[in-house]
Amino acid sequence: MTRYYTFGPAAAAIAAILIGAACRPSGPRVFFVQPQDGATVKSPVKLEFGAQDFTIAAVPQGTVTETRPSLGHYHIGVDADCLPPGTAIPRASPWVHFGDGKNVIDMQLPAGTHKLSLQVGDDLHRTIEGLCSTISVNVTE
Ligand SMILES: [Cu+2]
Repeated sequence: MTRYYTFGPAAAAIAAILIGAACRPSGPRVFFVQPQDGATVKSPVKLEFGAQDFTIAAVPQGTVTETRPSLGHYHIGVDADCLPPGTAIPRASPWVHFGDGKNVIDMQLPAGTHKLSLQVGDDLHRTIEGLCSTISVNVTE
């Protein structure tokens, strides 16, 4: 008598589940909702940011001397790389702070290829580990 074992499909299903779990981004992260990485766009370029498992909030009014935990705001660096964790994000070009808690901007960019780094900073505008994302866009006139 011949018996047929069907471990193949079951093993494949288990492998798919394991691979899915391993690839799913875990923990807080930030990302561009638009534009997509590598997109060809016209200036002004509408940028929109998103965050997962992290709270985006406006910086409190007045003098801020300490930061609130697990909370921050967006920054965009034009033609800039992500900064190392704990770095004070410069309050000058090429960095733009969204201290009001906003997640959109229509940004004027010259024609050409530009690298855009979305970097979260805390209430003291210091970078937070793992909360940065970089894309590249091609701006046409
Ligand atoms: Cu800031």
